[in-house]
Amino acid sequence: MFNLVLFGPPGSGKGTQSENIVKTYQLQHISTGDLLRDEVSRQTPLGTEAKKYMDQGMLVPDEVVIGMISGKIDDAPDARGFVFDGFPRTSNQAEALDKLLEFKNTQIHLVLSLEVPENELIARLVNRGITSGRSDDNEEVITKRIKEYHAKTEPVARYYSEQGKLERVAGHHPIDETFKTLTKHINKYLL
Ligand code: B4P
Repeated sequence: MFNLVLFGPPGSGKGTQSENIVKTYQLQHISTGDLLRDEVSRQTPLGTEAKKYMDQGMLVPDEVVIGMISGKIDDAPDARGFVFDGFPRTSNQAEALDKLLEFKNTQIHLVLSLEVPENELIARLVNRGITSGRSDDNEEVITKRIKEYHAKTEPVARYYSEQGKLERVAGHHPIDETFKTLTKHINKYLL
């Protein structure tokens, strides 16, 4: 089994690159952003609660997100491995993920951190907002999401770096070029 975390600020390309990675390596994609948006669009109680945070650019409480992830891991007993996209986003989430995987006799093997300058992040997300219809893709909320990232998510990089699992990758290049760099890291484990 091979488990990867795709890490980085909002707009760094996590969702974009995860799609390429799961197709190439036949891994199971778990995106907390997609899962939460699905709950919101189905107007479930979880979605209604999560929407209040997402619309303000804030992180959804840990217990909500961790419960959701736990269910998704259980749903895929035969997976070759997982690509975690947008999760973990807090140190609590990172510790909870380690415990969930330990319970399945596995672990996180590699964390790829996409590094993109802030002005580029904002430009990408504002641009996506023109067509995405996402209520959190406007400049005011994007700025708050980036602030939340610095305050709560950046420490997660240290958590993995101390375990020797973190690799930083330049994410400001075109999509294909960035993907090639990511595959070089993944191939060390999978080829
Ligand atoms: P996410 O859905 O994870 O949103 P995101 O951080 O913006 O990343 P995304 O994957 O969508 O964007 P990408 O960089 O691929 O989270 C949304 C919200 O959900 C959060 O703010 C939070 O409220 C909540 N949430 C999610 N997970 C949570 C958790 N674990 N805990 C608590 N709350 C949670 O792409 C952005 C744009 O850039 C796209 O338009 C893409 O086409 C473009 N792009 C990508 N790569 C590019 C490149 N190389 N060059 C040019 N453009 C590129």
